[in-house]
Amino acid sequence: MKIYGDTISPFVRMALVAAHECGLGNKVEQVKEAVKPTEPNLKLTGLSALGKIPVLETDHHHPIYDSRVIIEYLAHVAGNKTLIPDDGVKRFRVLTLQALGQGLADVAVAYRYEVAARPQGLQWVEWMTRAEQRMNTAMDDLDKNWTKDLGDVTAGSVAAAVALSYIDFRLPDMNWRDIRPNLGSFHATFSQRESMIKTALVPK
Ligand SMILES: N[C@@H](CCC(=O)N[C@@H](CS)C(=O)NCC(=O)O)C(=O)O
Repeated sequence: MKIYGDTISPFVRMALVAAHECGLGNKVEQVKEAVKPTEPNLKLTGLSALGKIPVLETDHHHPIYDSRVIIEYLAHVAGNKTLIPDDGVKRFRVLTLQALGQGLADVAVAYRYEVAARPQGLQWVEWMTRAEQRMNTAMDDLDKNWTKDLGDVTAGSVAAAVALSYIDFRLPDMNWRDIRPNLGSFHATFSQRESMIKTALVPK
């Protein structure tokens, strides 16, 4: 199977980290596709009407997206029951943590587009202030209320770790560790996993 997209996208990286965690790292070929917020990538729009990355193409050429569905598909193929547990209480706790990590990544990516891609003079300062606040409250919540859950390797902890790495890479001035010791220690430990090392971002 193939995953389209570049690991600079936190959503692509989440899918690839999950593939490694499921033991499918060497069954997934990464096809590097770049996307721009203002232009369609025709190869991607042939696979997904939304034209976003990641898209997974199965061995039978069926496209699957978005990253959450890809992760569920990979866990299903691998017979992995820990990334997204079946048990009701654990399952919805993990899925909520995943939504929190993915939501943090969503805001960080939109913020990056606002800073780096939107033409000078068109930035919306109030929106940026709210986005910074939203990233900070999400990270406060992760630091205070999710430490135990972050101790397990799940779709939730993968989403949180990758979102934080994306913030380190694109928004280093956020200095999020300074006041969040639990989260800092989670991220330091999780980043040592082979799945994270194999998908690590390299400055260009
Ligand atoms: N909810 C989607 C989000 C995917 C997404 O936003 N991808 C971005 C890259 S980080 C993208 O493809 N942007 C291109 C565009 O907006 O046209 C997922 O989890 O896969």
